[in-house]
Amino acid sequence: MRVLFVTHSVDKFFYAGVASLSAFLKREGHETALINYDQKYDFERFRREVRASNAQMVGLSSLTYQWPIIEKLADIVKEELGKDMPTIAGGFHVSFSPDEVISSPSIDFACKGEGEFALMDLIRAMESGGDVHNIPNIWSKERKADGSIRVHRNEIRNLDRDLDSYPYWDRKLVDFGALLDGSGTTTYQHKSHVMPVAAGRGCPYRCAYCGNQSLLNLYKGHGTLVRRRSVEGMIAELKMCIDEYEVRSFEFWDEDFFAYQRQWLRDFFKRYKEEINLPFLLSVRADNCTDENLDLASAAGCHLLCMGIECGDEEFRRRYLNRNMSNEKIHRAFKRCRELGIERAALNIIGFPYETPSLSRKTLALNREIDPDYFHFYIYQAFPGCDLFEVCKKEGFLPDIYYAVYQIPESAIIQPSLTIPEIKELWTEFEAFRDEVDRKREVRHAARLAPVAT
Ligand code: B12
Repeated sequence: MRVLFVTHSVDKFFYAGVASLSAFLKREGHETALINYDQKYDFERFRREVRASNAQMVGLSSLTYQWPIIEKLADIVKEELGKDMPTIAGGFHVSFSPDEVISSPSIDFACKGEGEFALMDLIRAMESGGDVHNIPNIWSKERKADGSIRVHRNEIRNLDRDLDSYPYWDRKLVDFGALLDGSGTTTYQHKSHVMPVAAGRGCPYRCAYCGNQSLLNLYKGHGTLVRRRSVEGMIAELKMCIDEYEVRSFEFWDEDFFAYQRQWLRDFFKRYKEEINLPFLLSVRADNCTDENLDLASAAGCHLLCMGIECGDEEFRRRYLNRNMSNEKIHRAFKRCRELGIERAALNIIGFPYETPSLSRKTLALNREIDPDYFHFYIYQAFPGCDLFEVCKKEGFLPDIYYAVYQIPESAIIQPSLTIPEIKELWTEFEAFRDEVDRKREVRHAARLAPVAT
């Protein structure tokens, strides 16, 4: 079967989930293609490319903020390829708002949770004329002879643990060479030739605003969410990447790399240094930055650690965000990284439910104290399936269209403690601090690169 995937992003982008699905399908002899609807597209160009695609099935991937545009693209697919062209949607938004997605007239199937085995089962059933309405993880619409529609809401299947048996992400789905050449895969110091990879899936923590909490809830009773590959398997993929592409650094898309088992980390970092020896970036929790973890990562060549601060107030983090992490631990992690020469990126959010301007300014104050090398901030987005989404719903904080866009202050939730004009003001203050951080970093980098006087 020829499957056309559709994704949306504001820049040229590579989606791990879709790349994994595509690799599975190709391994089974299917053909795949991708349209990433980015800023170079308009609906006319999308129409033309869909028409020319020869697709036999269209798979659309959607995060929450992307759903309005993905739904529109699904409409266009049906207009161009006909009502009988099967469409399936998957991704975070679909997993946690499946009723909303399946009720969209242009979507025939919705995938809840991980899609590899579900999509393969669906394609097998379609090709063999089997039952497409009884596949775990897949919700489907059955159109009855009287014109009525029955929605089949199937169960979630158990998580598969054997990530080593998965094919590598299908990097041929995009022009990866061009992506690596430009700045398409990262925003950090190593701007080009940065290869994204992942050593595992899932995070053990239940932060109340994060999509991972929704995943932990979804898979309760269906296996352990946190899974990682063998060191052997991971090193083999890194070597393949180096052989096939001009890679100058790796960016690990694992949620909290230091959450992996201690012995695994020791083995991995040792082999990484010996056999790969390229700079790399990790995302980690500050409170998992033990001396041992930082020493291992640093010795293996880690050039940057990304850490979520989210809110500067310890008590707010614990009480509302379910994030039991002291400011002292954050200070310690940032200081220790600086001593080891690892750059630090701090990730922050403005506009949590019950946040006030003074709490947001505490976020800014904590960031000033820890003096990050990169300062990122986003508008709070309410993700279905998380505790804070329910809080927003209960309190009436969600606007009718709640698909907040993380860079647009106006898209924040509506609440009395922090109004949109206040958020806009804070946004400007955060931007000013980001500019300051960027300037300081550039000076540091320039000093590092300057020739030493003899
Ligand atoms: C790595 C990562 C990133 C990477 C890149 C991700 C990428 N492009 O692949 C970076 C750092 C760049 C990134 C950026 C952002 N991310 Co991010 N990211 C993650 C993270 C940690 C892992 C994602 C991943 O690779 N998972 C493994 C793959 C295999 O799973 P998957 O992508 O979900 O795909 C599977 C299923 O969803 C399904 N599926 C997906 N698509 C389709 C399509 C079809 C047809 C089918 C059948 C199935 C299917 O099958 C896939 C294979 O099993 C998750 C957290 C998490 N727990 O997953 C957050 C997460 C996905 N990100 C999130 C968000 C919001 C963002 C940002 C908007 C930034 C922000 N402010 O938080 C940006 C948006 C980027 C963009 N272009 O739009 C949210 C999404 C929540 C939501 N409900 O929308 C998450 C859950 C984290 C969070 N903040 O809560 N992200």
